[in-house]
Parts: sequence; C-alpha cells; structure tokens
Amino acid sequence: MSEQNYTAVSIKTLKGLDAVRKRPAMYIGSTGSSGLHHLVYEVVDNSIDEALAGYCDRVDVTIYSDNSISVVDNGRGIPVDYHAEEKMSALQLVLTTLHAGGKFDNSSYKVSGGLHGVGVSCVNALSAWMKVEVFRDNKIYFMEFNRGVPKEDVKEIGTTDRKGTSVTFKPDDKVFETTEYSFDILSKRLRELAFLNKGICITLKDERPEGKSHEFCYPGGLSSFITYLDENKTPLHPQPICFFQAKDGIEIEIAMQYNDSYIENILSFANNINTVDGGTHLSGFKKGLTRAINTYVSNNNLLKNNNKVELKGEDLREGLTAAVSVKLPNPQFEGQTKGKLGNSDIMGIVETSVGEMLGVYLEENPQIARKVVDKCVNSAIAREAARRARQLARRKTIMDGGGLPGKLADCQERDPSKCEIFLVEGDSAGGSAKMGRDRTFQAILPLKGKILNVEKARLDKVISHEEIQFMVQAFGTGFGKSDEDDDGFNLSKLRYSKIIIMTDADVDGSHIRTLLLTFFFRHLPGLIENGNVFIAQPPLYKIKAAKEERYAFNDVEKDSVLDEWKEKKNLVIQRYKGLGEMNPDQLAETTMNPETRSLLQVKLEDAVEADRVFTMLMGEEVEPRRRFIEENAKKVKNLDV
Ligand code: 0RA
Repeated sequence: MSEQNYTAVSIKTLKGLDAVRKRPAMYIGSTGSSGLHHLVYEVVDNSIDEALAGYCDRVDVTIYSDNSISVVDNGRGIPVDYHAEEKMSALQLVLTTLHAGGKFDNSSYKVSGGLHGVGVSCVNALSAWMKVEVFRDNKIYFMEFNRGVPKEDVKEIGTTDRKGTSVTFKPDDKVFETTEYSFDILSKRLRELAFLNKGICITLKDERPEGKSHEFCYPGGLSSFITYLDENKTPLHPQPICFFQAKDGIEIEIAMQYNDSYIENILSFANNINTVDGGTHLSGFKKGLTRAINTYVSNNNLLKNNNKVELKGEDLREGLTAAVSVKLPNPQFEGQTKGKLGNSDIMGIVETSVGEMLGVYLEENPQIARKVVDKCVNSAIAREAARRARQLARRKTIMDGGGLPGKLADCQERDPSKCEIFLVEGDSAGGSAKMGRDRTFQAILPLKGKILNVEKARLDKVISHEEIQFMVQAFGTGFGKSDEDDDGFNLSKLRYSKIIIMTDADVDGSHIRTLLLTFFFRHLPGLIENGNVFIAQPPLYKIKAAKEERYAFNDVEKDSVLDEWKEKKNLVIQRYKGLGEMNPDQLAETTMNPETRSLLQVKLEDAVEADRVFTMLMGEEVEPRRRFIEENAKKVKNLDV
C-alpha cells in the first residue's frame, strides 16, 4: 500500500471501534492481565473526572462471579439527548466514538483519563457485552451493546431520584488472554485513587466465592497516604506537612513526613498516574526542598557548631516519606514505560512553590524545623562516615588482591550469563554446596551467621559490614550511588546472572533469607528489577522405602507420597533441618542442578506494598509483625516477594 493510501485507510479505520478490536494493545497497553484491569480504570477515570468537576463523591466497583464488572457513580450521568449533527444520542456517541468526551466539555481538560486516556468507548469495544444505565432528570435510561455495537437505541426504563451512571461490562474472552480479575490489583489502584482525590469515596466488592470488600475514603487525601505508607515507622513530627497550590490551571499537592528510618520514599503522580520514573515535578520538589531547608539553616545560623558539614540534597531526604501530585493540562509522559513526566515548565513551578511554602512552614514551626535540621545534619555526618568506610573497604579489597573475597569458591566460567552464585549460610552447608556444585559455572559464597539488618542501620554501618562487603565484591557490581571516589552500582559489571539465596528450611533460614532480601531490596534493587535474584527450594523431607526414595518440598507433597506408598513397608521419613544434613549429591540433585531443581525468582511488582512489608518485618514494632505472620502463615512456605 502506498504511503498516501495507508494514511487514508488508517484514518478511516480509526473512526470505528473496529480499530480498537484489531489492535487492542495500542489502546490499553496489552491484552494480558494489565490490559484487563485497565478497562476498569478507564471507566473509573470518567467517574473521577465527574468528581473533580465537583459533581460526584462516590464510586462503587463490583466484581461479579462471571468476572463482569460494574462501576457505579453518583455524577451527572452521561447525557442522553439526541445529537443532531451525529444523528445519534449523546450516550451512544460517548460509548461508540473514540475521544468523544471532549465534544461536551471543552472548558476543562480531563485530569484523569490515564496513560492511554481512550475513554469508555474503548472498554465497550473490548467487552463481550456492556449495559449502561443513566440516572438523570428523575429518569432511568438504558442502553446495551455487544462488542461495542448497540443492540437498540437508548430507552427510558423508569423513574428515579438518583443521579449518576452505572456501567456494567464483561471483557471479551476473544480479546483477552485472561478474564480473571484480581481483587488485590484493583484494590491497590482504587486505594491510590482515593488517596489522590480526597473527598471521593471508592468501594470495591468481590461477589465471587470468598470475595472480600473494601471501602476507601480518605478525607485527609495525600496526608492519609503518607500515614498509610509509614504505618510501621516512627514519625519525627506528629502530622504530615501538607501543601496545596492551584495556579494557572496547574494544581500541586504535596504531603511529607520525616521518620526515624534512613529510607527515602518519595512517590510522584501526574494527573493521577504514578510516575515511577519521576520527572520534572519530582525534580522540582527535590530542588525546592533543598532550597527551603538550606535557606532556613543559614537564616537561623544552625550550622555554626558543625561548620565542616555541608548539607546535600540526599541528606535532606533521609527518612523522608513524601507524595507529590500534580494535575496539569497536556501531560507529557516519557521514557520506555511512559513513567516519567516531561513537561519542562513544571520543574520551576513546583520548585518555587515548595521553596516558598516549606520555607514559611519551617519559620512558623521552629520545633519541628529544629528536629528536621538535626536529622539532616546527622545524615550528612553519616554520609561522610559512609564515604570513609567505603574508601576503607576498597583499599582493603585492593590489598587483599584480586578484589574477590577469600572464602568465595568461584566458578571457572567467566561469561556472567552462564554463571551462578549461591549464597549459603554457615560453613557446613557451604561445604556440602561446594562439593555438590558444578564448579564450571556455579560459585559458592558461604555467609557467616545473620547478616546485618539493613532496615535499622545507616549506610556507613552497611558498608562496613564484612559479609555485605564480601557479597558486593563477589557480585562485582559495586554499590550505592556514585560519588567523587566511587562509581556506585553498575549492573553491567555483574559477574553472575543468577544470585541464588540458599538457606535452611527452618525459622533461622527464613530469617536469614529475609535479611538478605531486605538488603537486596534496599541497597541493590537493580538486581531484583533485572531479575537476577532467586531463592533455592531445598526439600523438607526425604521418604525412603526399601529401594526407592523421594523428596517432598512441603507437607502436602509428603502426605501425597505417604498416601501413594501406603502399601509399602518400612517407610523412613527424614525431615531435613539444615542443608548440611543432605549429602552433596542429594543437595546437588534437589536444589542446585538446573536440570532437576526448582528456583523461585524474586520479583518486585508492588513497590509501595513491598516497602511497607519490609519495614514491618524488619522494624521495631512487634505487633504488626505478629499480625502479618499470623495472617500470612499459610503463604510463608513459598515466600515469593
Ligand atoms: C460526557 C459528558 C458529561 C459527562 C459524562 C460524559 C460522563 C461520563 C461517565 C462515564 C462514567 N460516569 C460518567 N459520568 C459522566 C457531562 C454531563 C453534563 O454536562 O451534564
């Protein structure tokens, strides 16, 4: 087809919803689980727009047992009057034409409408059926569609004193690879939307067997978000600090709170989308924060006794949890996953507003300001200590020669894509692993006892910890951010494509595994994101009959072997308490040999939840940890983070 023809044809097809059905991924990102859930967000976004325009304060989402979904709001209701120009009702227009929304509301831009922002018509096109009820002018209107095609014109079916819209749809299984909704995925996003748009109450109800229900109402908005994120942390000041500014069509909302940890956790959003890669609004926030605190420090002469320290941006963000949300017309989402806000004017606007508002806040709240500044000064001192510790660690490595830890039993292969390293607790298990491995491509690093709980330690401590130094040296990647005398973390220097945590299947083993995962999550997250971290799955039992033997990796498997072998005599069941109890051949066969083992890959799907869970598991507070372990006792056997 010629270029010209192609354009003509593609414009024509774009008009119809056919285009959506032919290339669904272009409109909703994918036809997998993510696209399936996107359908719900697309409808909910319309309700949120009604709320932001001031007409709606309630959205009820229901998952039915056939995995159809309804989204009901109490907004104005989609208009139903006849549209002379288009020769159909407004309702039909909205539900069958791409980007029809704008035809009604030119005055205000739509704040939500998401990454794809394609509208309900798209959801309609990708649904086996859709039923829409509109409650408007004391009447109930109804319209039904199959795969986006109207069954008949809109009709009046009754009277009501309600107002709003109810959209019920069933995703087309001819389009989607899966049509099973996840309560947790929907729940996470709806909660986030409720935090981001205060005053809206969102409910989620699961009518499938054993379904749950949630209600998300946060009058505190972003401030409640911070409280939720830091549920298990100890705050430095009682309430999150909040700012709001609406100017020149741009809204900026910020909530922030310092806690006694060393972790920086700043979330950013643009038009209700989580910008995971930050962007201009986040940069503006960081600059404004740095400016406000440094100005306060110098105006009040607070560094006079510490005149050697210099406060850097990162010092001012240690132990800071913050959410930055901007709403703007024409957001530019950049980067491979469109997770970065690109609008350049936003940077200066956010910087100025944070600089001014936080400046005023600090002057007006000297007690809190003093605590914050003390914390920042301490973190600057610790940063300097960390730098020295790192220098020391490097010098030691160079003196040790070769830069590899002495107790590493390295492999012969040098191509990282073929190499694996096992992190093993203790020398006895280390010994079995060394004998059981295939030394051509498998390396063993035995670790001594429990490694440092990094959740409670500052960077200088982490860097000085010997076992952590050994790991980082063995991996070859370096560690942390780059500075004057260190290159920091560099994934391309990784010496093994698989880093395998191999601990005993007991309480201690699982503690060490959690400590290691916490270390990876906090200090080498690049390895988790790149899929390099794995958990070995050693068997829990060996069951022996006369000549045969079987391994069982959990109680269910053990019971099924016992059941299968109930006729046999002299069964011996051995419960492995440690890896050291297995002989090297057994360890190799069950846990190490790629042909016969099974590995669990560590994934990071929900960073917000992971942060909360790690803080809770590794932090000071005992009660939430006890509750979590009780609630998750069944799942813990297969800890897949
Ligand atoms: C077009 C125009 C107006 C509202 C809507 C669409 C609308 C769409 C959805 C989808 C789900 N809930 C919704 N609520 C409203 C403006 C209506 C007016 O001007 O009265």
